[in-house]
Amino acid sequence: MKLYGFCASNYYNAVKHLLLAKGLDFEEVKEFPSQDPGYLKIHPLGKVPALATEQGAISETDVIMDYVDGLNDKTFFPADPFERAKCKEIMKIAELYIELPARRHNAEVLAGNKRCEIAFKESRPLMEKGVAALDTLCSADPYLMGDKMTTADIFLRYVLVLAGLVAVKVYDWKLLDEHPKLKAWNKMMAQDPISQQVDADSKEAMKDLMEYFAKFKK
Ligand SMILES: N[C@@H](CCC(=O)N[C@@H](CS)C(=O)NCC(=O)O)C(=O)O
Repeated sequence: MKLYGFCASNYYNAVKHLLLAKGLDFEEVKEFPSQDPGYLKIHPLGKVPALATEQGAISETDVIMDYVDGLNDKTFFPADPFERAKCKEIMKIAELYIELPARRHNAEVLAGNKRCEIAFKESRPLMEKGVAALDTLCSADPYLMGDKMTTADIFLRYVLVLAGLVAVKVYDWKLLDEHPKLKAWNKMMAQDPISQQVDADSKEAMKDLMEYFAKFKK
């Protein structure tokens, strides 16, 4: 399998973490989002990540994670249908109400562009709601859904890498300060050896990311 994307992408890193946690063989192929016709055959929107398999390519991080999880018996989705739905609920809330509003500030935080005032007004209330919803839903004892690490832990951890940065840089706000349970969970996840490997690769790729974002400087 080939994982397309770049090591400083939080979506890419969520998939990479799962592949590593499951002990699967894969090749990392450095690719920035692009509308190149060749890449559009791999990811129909030209985004990252994409996973190329023997049967064809798959896009959308949660869908890729679902596919990857089914590839061997070391599963990170709960087996019980209700628990599985709850796991996906956490992932969806993390993406819709934390990741996506935070992402509206990428051009400001990563390219140094002028602040988007509409996003400034709209993003923080949504992010506050998203974090509060996850605090309600998750036991974080020690993992979000209890004893076992799930894809929800993996996905949320990388959502918080970007959202945490945006919260500090844009709002001078420590996203998890009012949620000590999630704050402790996040700290624990950062100590996981796979998180440390992914974070080290991400740190090394930061220069590449800055060069990529420099193209969007206005
Ligand atoms: N919904 C997509 C979002 C992926 C995404 O937005 N990736 C970013 C990089 S971290 C990207 O490709 N951005 C470029 C673009 O949106 O065109 C997923 O779940 O994989």
